[in-house]
Amino acid sequence: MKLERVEIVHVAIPLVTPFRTSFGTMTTKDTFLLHVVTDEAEGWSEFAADPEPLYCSEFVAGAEIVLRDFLLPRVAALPHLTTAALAPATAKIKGHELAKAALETAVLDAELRAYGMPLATYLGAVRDRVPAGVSVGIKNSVPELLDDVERYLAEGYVRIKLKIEPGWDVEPVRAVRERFGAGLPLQVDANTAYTLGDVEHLRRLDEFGLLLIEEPLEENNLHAHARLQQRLATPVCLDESLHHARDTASAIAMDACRVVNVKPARVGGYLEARRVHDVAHAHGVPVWCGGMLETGIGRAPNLALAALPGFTLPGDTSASSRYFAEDITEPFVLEDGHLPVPTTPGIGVKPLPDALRRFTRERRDLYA
Ligand code: OSB
Ligand code: MG
Repeated sequence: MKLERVEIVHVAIPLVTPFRTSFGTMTTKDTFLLHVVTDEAEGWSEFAADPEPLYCSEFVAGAEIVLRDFLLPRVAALPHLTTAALAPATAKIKGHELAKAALETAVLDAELRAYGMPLATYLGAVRDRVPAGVSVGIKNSVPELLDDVERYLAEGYVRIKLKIEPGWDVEPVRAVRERFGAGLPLQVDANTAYTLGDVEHLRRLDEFGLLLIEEPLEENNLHAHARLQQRLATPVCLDESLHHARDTASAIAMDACRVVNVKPARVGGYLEARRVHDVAHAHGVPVWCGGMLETGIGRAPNLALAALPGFTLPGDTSASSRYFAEDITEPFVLEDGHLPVPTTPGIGVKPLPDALRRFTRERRDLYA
């Protein structure tokens, strides 16, 4: 393929309800889409991070500069544009996995459309629908939390993840367990809110039979997570700390995690995400697909990935209605607790022109 144009489309879409985590509260999905035009096909992707570097070091305005000044010049210089050539061509640019993932995914969408191949087929999917979990933010009170969980379970979600932080952990988990029973698949996500000094406190969660505790300690401290895992019965799952297949291999080898959250954006795209899956699956470590409150543009490719054989736990890939009154693509609808894996070429979805127009804040060419 030949790169002809790359356009950045800044969008802002209101969330149906504020989403509070240990690192902040989100009320709007405020990010950008990338639109890549080649001589053979066009592709779309979504940048996964937020305007502020609170979940990870990357952020919307910074990613635009990284794409424009460092990634796109190297990619435009390739004699033949292929998805596989992107990571080698941009390897000298340190980090910036989420920016790299946005570019790689849009090019992959275009390339697969040119071949007429769905992403799920390309990745090696073995399912045509995937079980949907839901990530429930920190609430102002336990009754409010129980109402929300009850509503999600009534909608059909098959697994509940509670966001936790110091002061909002044992009590909400106990309340949800008592109300919905031992059979509810339940897990928690601390987004780095604790330290090793909290180990005695975190051990109190062991009695609730959680599937896992996600990223309890500081980002990238595999040693501390391994120390914690030695003292916890609950499996530790890493999110923020895993950036590629290599550090996933290290984390598994040192028992810093017994479950892996795969977010394609966090590891530089779907090619590396598949390698993360392969490494974990080869070690018998279960993986599941994380989420970043994506619009349909980011959700569609995550559903393809979540259909791989090692994804043995339900992911955070929820229906469009969990996030938005109106999505930017045809909405993903929960059916019997599952979401369908897209079956048409590329990521399988495109922005709806009318919705895109209404949610767009700014459009610019990053390369032309
Ligand atoms: O840590 O998994 C996380 C959302 C934004 C940033 C980080 C995380 C999350 C979620 C929500 O937990 C997952 C989703 O429903 O998309
Ligand atoms: Mg997480």
